[in-house]
Amino acid sequence: MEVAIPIDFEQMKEVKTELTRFMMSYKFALHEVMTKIDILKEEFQYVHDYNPIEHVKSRLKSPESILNKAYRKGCALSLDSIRENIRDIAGIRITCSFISDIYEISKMIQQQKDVQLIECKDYIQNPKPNGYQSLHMIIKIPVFMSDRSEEVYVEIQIRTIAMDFWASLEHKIYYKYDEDVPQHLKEELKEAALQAAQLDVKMENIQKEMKEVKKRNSENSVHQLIVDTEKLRIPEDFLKAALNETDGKGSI
Ligand code: 0O2
Repeated sequence: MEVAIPIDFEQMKEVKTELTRFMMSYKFALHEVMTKIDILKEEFQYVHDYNPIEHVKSRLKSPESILNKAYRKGCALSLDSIRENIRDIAGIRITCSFISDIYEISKMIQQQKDVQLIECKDYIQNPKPNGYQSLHMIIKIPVFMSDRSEEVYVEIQIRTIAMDFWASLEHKIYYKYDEDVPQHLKEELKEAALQAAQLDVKMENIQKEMKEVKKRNSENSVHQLIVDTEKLRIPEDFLKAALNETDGKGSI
């Protein structure tokens, strides 16, 4: 005897498959962007002998948070509408040492051919009234699957260590007080944000000076020989003569 499968069970199975595919497209998009960032990090270290990225974290919004955000934004409860209106289902946070690194990384990501920049919010040039600073980008990237390809939104937040420190504390306080933060704490947070921004500027200036010193040292080291522990300066003409010699011997 054949058992009749209730029609809604079949429908439920289909819905579940659709939802799984929906979430998977964001998971794949995160993999793609994380790979891009890993490549940039490794290549930058190799070419410039410097790593602008301190940490990278990725997260997939849970179905519950997606639903809450959809309610909050008043967006229609269909996958198409959620796909279009909730653009931070896939999120990546990059932490850098210096402000200039933030713009450098953002430029390197935007330059990639398959990356489409949809929106860029610069909360560093224009901090939020509470003091929040960060660079937010919404990008769209193609994800290729077995029977279809999809353009998927990914949110990338790029900030310094100081900005990240501030944002995580502010986030904890905000939740602890259930969004009703006492005025004195709001003021202290704002003050702390200003101090963090000043620290970022100071650290950047120190870094610039260090870069100059490093550059000068590498230029000077051409004119310097170390024999045993003694440093010997090589005159320009001596260097040229040695260069000619090497060139003569080395050329085929
Ligand atoms: P979660 O869990 O971190 O993802 P949107 O609501 O995204 O459509 P909005 O608010 O204009 O539009 O987006 P915005 O300004 O780009 O900010 C989105 C995310 O930035 C937030 O995500 C936070 O992660 C972070 N953020 C923005 N403002 C603040 C702030 O004042 N303090 C802290 N600590 N983080 C902030 P979600 O969705 O709120 O949460």
